[in-house]
Amino acid sequence: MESKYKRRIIFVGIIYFLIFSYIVVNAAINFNREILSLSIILILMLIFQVMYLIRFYSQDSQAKTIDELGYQVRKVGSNTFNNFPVAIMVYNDKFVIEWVNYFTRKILGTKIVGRHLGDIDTTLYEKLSLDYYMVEINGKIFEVKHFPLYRTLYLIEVTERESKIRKYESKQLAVGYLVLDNMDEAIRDLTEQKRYLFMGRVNTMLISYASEQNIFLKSYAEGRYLLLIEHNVLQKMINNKFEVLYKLRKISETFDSSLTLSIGIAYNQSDLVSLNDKALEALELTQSRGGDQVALMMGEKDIRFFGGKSNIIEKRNRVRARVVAQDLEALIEKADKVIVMGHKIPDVDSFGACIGMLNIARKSEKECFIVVDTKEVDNTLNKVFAYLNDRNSSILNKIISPQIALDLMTSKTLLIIVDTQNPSLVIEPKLLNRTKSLMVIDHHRRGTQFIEAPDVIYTEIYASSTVELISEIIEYYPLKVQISEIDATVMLAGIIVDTNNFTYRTGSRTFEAASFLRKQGADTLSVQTILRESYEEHMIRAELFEKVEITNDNMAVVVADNIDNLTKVNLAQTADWLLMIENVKASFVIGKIDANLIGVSSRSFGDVNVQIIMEKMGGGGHFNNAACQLTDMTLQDAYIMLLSKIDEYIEEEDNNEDNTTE
Ligand SMILES: [Mn+2]
Repeated sequence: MESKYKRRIIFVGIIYFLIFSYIVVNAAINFNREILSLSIILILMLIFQVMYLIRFYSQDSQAKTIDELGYQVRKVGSNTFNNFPVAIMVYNDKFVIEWVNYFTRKILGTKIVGRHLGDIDTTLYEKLSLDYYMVEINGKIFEVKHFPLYRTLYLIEVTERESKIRKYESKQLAVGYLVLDNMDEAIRDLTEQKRYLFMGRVNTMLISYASEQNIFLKSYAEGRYLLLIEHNVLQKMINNKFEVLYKLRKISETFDSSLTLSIGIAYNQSDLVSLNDKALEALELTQSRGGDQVALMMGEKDIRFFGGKSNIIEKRNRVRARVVAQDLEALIEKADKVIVMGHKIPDVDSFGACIGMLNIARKSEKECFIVVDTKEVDNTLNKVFAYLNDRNSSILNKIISPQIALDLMTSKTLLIIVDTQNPSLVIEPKLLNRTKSLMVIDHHRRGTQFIEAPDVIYTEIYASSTVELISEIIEYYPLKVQISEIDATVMLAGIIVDTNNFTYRTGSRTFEAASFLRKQGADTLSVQTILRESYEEHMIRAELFEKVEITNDNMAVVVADNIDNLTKVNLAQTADWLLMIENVKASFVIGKIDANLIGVSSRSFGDVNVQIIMEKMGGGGHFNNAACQLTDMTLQDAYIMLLSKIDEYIEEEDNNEDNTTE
């Protein structure tokens, strides 16, 4: 018990004692019964009171302590409230400040009551729907806690903490690899003198770009550089869309060269080693997508691409084809048999590539099979089958279903994937995991999904078709491969279909491959016979053609409403034909290809990168030949989506021009 209470009890006790003594003295002088009884009552009262006080104070001492604290708080309350380091604001229903504490005046100025919240800081007002947010006022950073019910804002200053975090983040390191894409070919035709001048200019530009931007740049091989970039610098590079791409193209133009550069950058990875790995992976992506671009890997999944605007038809040499031919022979020698597989719903290029491979494997005296789900092939390929059947071709005996392929496959079987590198697009993805020996040959740009770690990968996006690539491999194959007239005809049909009669993506080597196939006996008239379309096909196309709409940006768009039983090929061929219309820059054909599946096929005449537009809609493809598929929407929805993505693309393109034109 506290001494204060003790004192009170003693005080009360003394008073009672005095009264008691007075009664006793009186009784002694003049004894009286009444006084005696009164005394007894008083004594009892005294005893009860003392007992009560003892109980009360001992039980209630805790409450008394708090009570006392309250007293102290009251005493220091106003002082605390004025000097409390949190700004408190109370606003009314018109968002005008009605009351602030002293600290608010101290940091935000005295004339603050009566002002609208938006006048103090726009963010402070705009984010009022939140209970917690950050604002920056007068160079100070505040954490805002908002109590809408009481229209009260608490602003806690966190400038020091935040600026430390921001500084830490801005200093985070990104690793990049910069390569000159096609250096050997780009400088091959320059005179010795010009070559040195050109490379000097390129190096000077890179070095001054790096020092201007504060990038650490170190050359580790000819035309290859390591970059170390702080995050704030990286942000600047993103904002000006990696103008270094444009700067290099400008220099190349003055030297009449096709040299471009690519950069793979990784940021925000768990450690330095994975930072480096991801940067290399990003660089590989730029290369398989055709170079002249930047791939940026932020974290695990987020990949962004910049650039990739040039559509140079051909920039490759035949060395790679020879190396691949040798590697292929080594793989075939080791294998017990060879299985070739193209993409789902194979087309003539995909199947023609399989035929080429079959001829190679036959020369090496290994059994070879082609995986085709004969129920799911495109219309033109069905005509190829009929053509082969009419001529009793042995190829047809080599076609096996995915199920049989799974049965035949051993760990020693060489699996060759042609005309795609997307694991989810192959006819039977399960086959990919069944073997230790894998090769990929493709002419499509690599998307974010690709077959990992094949023994040999040959992707050449400047090739017109996979058949073109395989024709070259056949020419360089260490053993002399002879192709029958029939096989050569089907292969040539593959090139003709993929280039739309040598119109698109056709380089000099496309003609060389065609010439090689012709020498093997390919018959152009038979190709035309295979490719001639039925009356119905022509009628469908005529019907689609009628629906064409040419937008203000010279895009030809067809929405195939009320036409059933369309195939992807119908859409693709219509898109091809639309490019024949004068001034049309790109064509898009939207149609229902299944109950709940809409296909969009797009083609470009050269300026417009339809791959970017289709990627925006979840698809992919080439610069001038791309497609996408959409589910759960109407044709009208797809049409509206397409128009908005085209607008978005044009806008980005304009911005890009603005940023890169000096
Ligand atoms: Mn193809």
